[in-house]
Amino acid sequence: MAIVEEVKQVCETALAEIAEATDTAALDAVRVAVVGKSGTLTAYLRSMGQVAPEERAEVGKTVNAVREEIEAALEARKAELSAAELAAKIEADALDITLPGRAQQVGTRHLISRITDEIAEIFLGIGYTVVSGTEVETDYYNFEALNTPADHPARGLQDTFYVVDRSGDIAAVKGESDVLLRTQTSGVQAHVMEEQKPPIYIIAPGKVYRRDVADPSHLPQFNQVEGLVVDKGITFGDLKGTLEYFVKQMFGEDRKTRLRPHFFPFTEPSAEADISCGICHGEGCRFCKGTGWVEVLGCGMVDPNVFAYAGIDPEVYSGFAFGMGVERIACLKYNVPDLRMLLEGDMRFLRQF
Ligand code: 2U9
Repeated sequence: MAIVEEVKQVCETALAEIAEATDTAALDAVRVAVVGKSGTLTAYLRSMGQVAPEERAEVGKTVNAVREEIEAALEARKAELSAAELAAKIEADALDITLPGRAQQVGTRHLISRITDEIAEIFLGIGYTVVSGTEVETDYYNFEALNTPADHPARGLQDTFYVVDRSGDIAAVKGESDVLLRTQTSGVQAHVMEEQKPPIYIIAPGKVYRRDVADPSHLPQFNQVEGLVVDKGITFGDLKGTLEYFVKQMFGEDRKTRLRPHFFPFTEPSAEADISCGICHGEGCRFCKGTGWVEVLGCGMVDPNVFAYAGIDPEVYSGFAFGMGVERIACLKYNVPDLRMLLEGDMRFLRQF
């Protein structure tokens, strides 16, 4: 076939392929194959030297005309395909601005945090300072310095989470005191008594850990607020007045308080405080197991042995201490029958507070 015919054939094939290209990528492939550096049409221009001199003018004219025709066709098809692609993209990305918005759920502080703050505010208002310590504590500060002897049942493996080292042995500080997750925040006050001279008026809020199975009145991890007062001339009357003030602030003026004798290794004498039941107001109901009273906290006068560990002279100073579970206070305040309800994360329950 004469070269001119060949070139026309290339032109026809190329125009057909351009018309058939369904996207800009396919179109570009046609452009490269025909008019690119190594394209079929470009090859004819490159090999002009081998064309017989009498044919050269006509071949040259034809190749250039074909080239212009193909480039124009490429350009036109590209405009069509680009417009279609843009339209498709706009359609795919379209936002329906008439759809109603998604309501954002605004978070609130958890009831346990709120009650912790409420307890702290009551004591801050009567001159106490809030102190905190670490959740990992030594056996010395958690038990020993609180007059809890080595054979006391509370130190048993069944009550306490011990921290173990890589070999699984109970970790120890300086080879002496075992390391554990505090079972009470009392260690915080033991540290303060070592570091600070009386008068001491402090509360220590924080998480504590016990090897308990969760049930309506026990949690393996819960929050406590403990208080400690050490000053000259502190009496059991001061303890009673302080706790009555606290109960009325927290639960309302109409609530009655009573103290029952109890035992704690770190206080002597010790007592448990009850408040009149918030549901039956003393009549007796299921919530208070028919007694008309619910237990709210523990307390007592600081044992002289505890002062001795901290280097405080019990002949000069006396003091009282108390401890309460924050979850328990929250449940008593809102008549919730099961501590576990606070931790289930059920918004229908939490939203009420
Ligand atoms: C020092 C001296 C004495 C803290 C006290 C209690 C009584 C008490 C319990 C209440 C419910 C723990 O959360 S609970 O299970 N606590 O009954 N705690 S007196 O006494 C101290 C603390 C520190 C230096």
